[in-house]
Amino acid sequence: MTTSAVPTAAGSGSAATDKFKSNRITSDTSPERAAAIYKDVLSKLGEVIHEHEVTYQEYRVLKQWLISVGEGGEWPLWLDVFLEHFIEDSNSRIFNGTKGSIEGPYYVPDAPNLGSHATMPMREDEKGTALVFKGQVRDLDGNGIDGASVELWHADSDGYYSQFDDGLGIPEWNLRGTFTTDSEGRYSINTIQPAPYQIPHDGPTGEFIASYDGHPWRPAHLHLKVTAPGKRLITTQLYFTGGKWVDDDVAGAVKPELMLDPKPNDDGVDQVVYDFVLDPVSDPIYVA
Ligand code: MBD
Ligand code: FE
Repeated sequence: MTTSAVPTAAGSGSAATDKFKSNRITSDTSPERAAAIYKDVLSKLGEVIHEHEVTYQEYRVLKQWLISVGEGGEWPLWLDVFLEHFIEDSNSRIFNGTKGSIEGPYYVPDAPNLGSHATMPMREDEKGTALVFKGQVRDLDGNGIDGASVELWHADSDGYYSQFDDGLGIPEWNLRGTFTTDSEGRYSINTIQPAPYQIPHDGPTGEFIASYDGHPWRPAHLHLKVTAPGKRLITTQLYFTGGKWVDDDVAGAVKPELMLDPKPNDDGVDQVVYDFVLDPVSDPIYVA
């Protein structure tokens, strides 16, 4: 049991690594394509080494650092913070629906199904400003989609995620839910405003950030996966206008289309409407 109230990189990182390893991932990449990618990666890395005349001592430091990232279980963290946004960006250019963003390391499938108008699982004394998050899921023609699935997960008001809290005792499905749109495609979720997220920086990911004099912060964000039968799944994040770190996300995952600006509703509760538009999977440009 840790005495610190802050999840360590090794604690939350190992949980993310263990969850990731529980699935066997495969891809139908052809050997030719794989060879072309590997060759390019190596030759571009070689160029960087030559350009900067990387020394043997620097090479050994790199080796040591790579080993410690693995030992600390920090690969999901490091990769999703520093690389995933390139993958997401290069995969989403051709679509017309709502913009995607990175998934990050803390998604868990099969969160409790709560219907179309519901409250996120949360503790009785859950801290944080109440937030009503509602909207409609539509197709490209503007029709509401009945029975679309809206998965929402986010940090609590201290910036911690359930199931990755390194023993803080947050309930298993806290602030994680699956919602299903009503006959008009609408959903309405009562939750709380998440806090900005400080990625755990007491391990090799933190060393990496310190080495270029960076900061470990992500702006406050909601994570979402939205889909419906015959529609392309969108994985995305939503941010809060004017929020801290919105212009300087360590993970480079903010897009102008993904901003929320909640205002008090008639009950005085902060409320924001966000509509999702889903591309069809049969869209000819899908097979790019
Ligand atoms: C997060 O919550 C997150 O969204 C990302 C991308 C990386 C680390 C923690
Ligand atoms: Fe996150």
